[in-house]
Amino acid sequence: MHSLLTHSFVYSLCSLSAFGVKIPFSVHPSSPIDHTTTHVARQSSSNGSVPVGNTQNAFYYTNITLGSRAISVMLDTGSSDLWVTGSVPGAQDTGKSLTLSYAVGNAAGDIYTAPFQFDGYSVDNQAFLLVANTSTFSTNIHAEGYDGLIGLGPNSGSSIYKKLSGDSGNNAFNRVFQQNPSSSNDYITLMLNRKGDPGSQITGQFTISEVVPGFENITQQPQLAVEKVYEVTDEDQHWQILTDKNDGIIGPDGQPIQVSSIVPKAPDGQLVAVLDSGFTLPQVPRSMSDAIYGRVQGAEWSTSSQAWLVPCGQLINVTFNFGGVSYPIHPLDVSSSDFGVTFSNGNPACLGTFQPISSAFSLLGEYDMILGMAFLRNTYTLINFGNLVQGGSNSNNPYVQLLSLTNEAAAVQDFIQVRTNGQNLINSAQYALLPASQEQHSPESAAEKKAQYEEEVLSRWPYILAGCLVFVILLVSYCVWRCCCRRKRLAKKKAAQQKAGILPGGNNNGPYAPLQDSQSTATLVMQPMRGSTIDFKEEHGKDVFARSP
Ligand SMILES: *[C@@H]1O[C@H](CO)[C@@H](O)[C@H](O)[C@H]1NC(C)=O
Ligand SMILES: *[C@@H]1O[C@H](CO)[C@@H](O)[C@H](O)[C@H]1NC(C)=O
Ligand SMILES: *[C@@H]1O[C@H](CO)[C@@H](O)[C@H](O)[C@H]1NC(C)=O
Ligand SMILES: *[C@@H]1O[C@H](CO)[C@@H](O)[C@H](O)[C@H]1NC(C)=O
Ligand SMILES: CC(=O)N[C@H]1CO[C@H](CO)[C@@H](O)[C@@H]1O
Repeated sequence: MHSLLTHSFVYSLCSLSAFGVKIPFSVHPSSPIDHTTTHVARQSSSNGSVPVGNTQNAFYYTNITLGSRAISVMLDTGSSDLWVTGSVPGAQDTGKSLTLSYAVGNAAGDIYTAPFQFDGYSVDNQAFLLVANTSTFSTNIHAEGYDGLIGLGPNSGSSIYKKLSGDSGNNAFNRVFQQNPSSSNDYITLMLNRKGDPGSQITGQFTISEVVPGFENITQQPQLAVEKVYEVTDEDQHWQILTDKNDGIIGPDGQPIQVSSIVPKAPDGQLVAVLDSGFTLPQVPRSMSDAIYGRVQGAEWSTSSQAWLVPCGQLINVTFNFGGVSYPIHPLDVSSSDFGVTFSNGNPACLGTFQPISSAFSLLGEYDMILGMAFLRNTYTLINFGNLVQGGSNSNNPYVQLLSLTNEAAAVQDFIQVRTNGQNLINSAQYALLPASQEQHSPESAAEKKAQYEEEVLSRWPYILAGCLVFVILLVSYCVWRCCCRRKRLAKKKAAQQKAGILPGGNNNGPYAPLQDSQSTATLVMQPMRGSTIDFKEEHGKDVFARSP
């Protein structure tokens, strides 16, 4: 499978395992910038954009210079570390080693530092992981056009940053932005081209703190706030935004696809979408993938690809809405001919690129979907890092701006030219959608059901914990109150009895009975609380760990 998955959920689980022993709130020590080792210089006021290479619409990469060696690295907005293979001249070993997990395999080795240059910016002593052994990679990354990966995510998600002390492990873009004279310009932009599209004028480009000429009005697009994840998992912060309320995704029949969010704090009717250039295939909720492809005549679920297969001539319309703006997806991106897949009868098929999310499932309920390359080819994307630049001076919230690159009418013409030899068959009976009642559904595995269940509980642990505490406090208060009332009442009664000359009876009404009652209630209360929090975490923590690679 062409999906390079930055196993963010592995990190979530790591932080999760710490719940039992640590106070579950992370603290950001504000470490001062070490000016002796950090040197960032802008070499010209405007250095244009850098070209982005593309292998089979599945990998996008660019050249960086590390220790005087030019290295092609994959551009990954979904992770935050820099790693390369091969040798880096003049690199200094920090003596610290690290393993990063990806779907293609583990990137393991020592953390080194070397001078880094990119787009006219240079940084001394940039920390990176030198991967010594690529034998665990399932693919030959060099043949796919790259020899490493540069994470464009927030510094808080960097494993190298966490491994080295202070600022010395900051990721390359954090280093660049930390000393940017104009912190309001702490942004990157990304434009991905589409191979096999005769109508496209787009070339792959990447910029820092400036916009590709001709696309200036991206800065006029709505500023989509980056959704912050729970403090406790902020190392899992991604560039994630909310879809529009109730009509975030318009399906092939022109109707909104209604799916409820698994993110506890997502507003009603909205979904949390991560923009991740490291994923070839966008990962969406299973019911959404089914709504996109399940009504196509002849659609077939592929167990080996874990994706839908559809006839290549089938034009499928999908549109995303963000900030009140529509972003249509090019039909050449909704189903892809790049994978050489076939139906079970051997006939050629196209792959449904909006794949049901399963391995990339957000266990802590941090996001609903991951919009990878097949989505990102349709938008020119600007990411403003804002206050997620550590050690920077920008106090603004981070945001994303998207400029649509896909014209629906032109896209339909491209599709007809490429997929049906110029013959317009869009309205022919063979390509009509099946009625909603005949929609096919892809199978959900037992493991997936279990993960869904775990997510339901794990993502809501702060509420469950708070609920238990409130319950205990209320119950204890109630018992104390009852006890006081009873004592008062008894005291009154006793006083009245004494006044009337009657001696205390010494049976059921003894003063110790109520106290024993309240004691036994308190013991009962403590047990469910212990059971529901600590035991639960241990049990499920173990279970989920067993699944991580
Ligand atoms: C990277 O540099 C090599 C060597 O100069 C060049 O052939 C290649 O096209 C460059 N790649 C990109 C994406 O610019
Ligand atoms: C690389 O890793 C694999 C698997 O862990 C191991 O079998 C192999 O010996 C290693 N190769 C080198 C050169 O270290
Ligand atoms: C962007 O600017 C062009 C002209 O340069 C204009 O035609 C287009 O409508 C603008 N798009 C948006 C979304 O503002
Ligand atoms: C998809 O959208 C295009 C452009 O709006 C339209 O011409 C076409 O009829 C739509 N196709 C389907 C199958 O709905
Ligand atoms: C397009 C452009 O201006 N490129 C320059 C970026 O910065 C480097 C380093 O200063 C120059 O070598 C490039 O010519």
